Amino acid sequence: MEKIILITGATSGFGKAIAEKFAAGGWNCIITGRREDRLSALAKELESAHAIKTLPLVFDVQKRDEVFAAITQIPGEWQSIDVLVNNAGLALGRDSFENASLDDWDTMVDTNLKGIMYVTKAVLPFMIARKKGHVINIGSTAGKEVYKDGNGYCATKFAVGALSKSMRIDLLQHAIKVTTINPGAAETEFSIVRFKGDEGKAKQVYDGFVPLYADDVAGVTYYCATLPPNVCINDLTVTCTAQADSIYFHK
Ligand code: NDP
Ligand code: 8X3
Repeated sequence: MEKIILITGATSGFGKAIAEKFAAGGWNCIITGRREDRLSALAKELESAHAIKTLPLVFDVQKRDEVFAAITQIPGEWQSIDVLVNNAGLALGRDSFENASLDDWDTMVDTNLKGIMYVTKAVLPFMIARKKGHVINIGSTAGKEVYKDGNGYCATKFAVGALSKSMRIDLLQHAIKVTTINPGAAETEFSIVRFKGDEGKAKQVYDGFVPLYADDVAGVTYYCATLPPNVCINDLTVTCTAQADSIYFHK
């Protein structure tokens, strides 16, 4: 039987690589994000390369009405969602607490935390009806140890860990798996977004070591999602070989 995955933030980085990995495995993909042009291009690429079906949905995970409007209108044949990957997220700024921007904090909380709550709440009725499903939340090593000037971002990723644990307990009764994947430093568009388009500053983050790449995280996600029905990875941290935790790197 064909399987269905819904991935938030599929226009770039991990989300795009996850879509490519699952499409290569024959999964039909619901791909979401705000940038419609990128979603359309990805849909075409996946369908022609892998002969699978795609359903692109444009919405902002921060906007509760947009999330529910998009997900509740998913056509019947797409509602049997086997795996939801809550990947959409971002860091904005890297400033000491007293200098950090309130607007940046709002955007990170609304995207990284409330976005997961809204999307999961909207998708869950489909999974509960089938008495199966798998929610995979993308956390971070920044949700394991805080680092200097990481304040707002680290707090949202700690919250993802707490929310995932809570979901796991509550959703046991519905036989729904919940996994948190916590990647370390990975070279995607993440740092370009964090430093608001400053590509030089973004590049410096990965100077002196070989980071993770989006494909690495996609492979780990695929592994977690394709284990037997009785096996669930609850919490997984993956870093590049040069990284020990969110603070210690060998450069
Ligand atoms: P990218 O910037 O490459 O991708 C981020 C994705 O999130 C984009 O597809 C973007 O789509 C989407 N997104 C952001 N805000 C919103 C929003 N409001 N509504 C809908 N979609 C949104 O970064 P990564 O791939 O690296 O990041 C993916 C996740 O992984 C994030 O949660 C991040 O915190 C986490 N992470 C990243 C690490 C890294 O070092 N790269 C390490 C650990 C965790 P669009 O702009 O089109 O809406
Ligand atoms: C992203 C990785 O180290 O910038 O979550 O926090 S880091």
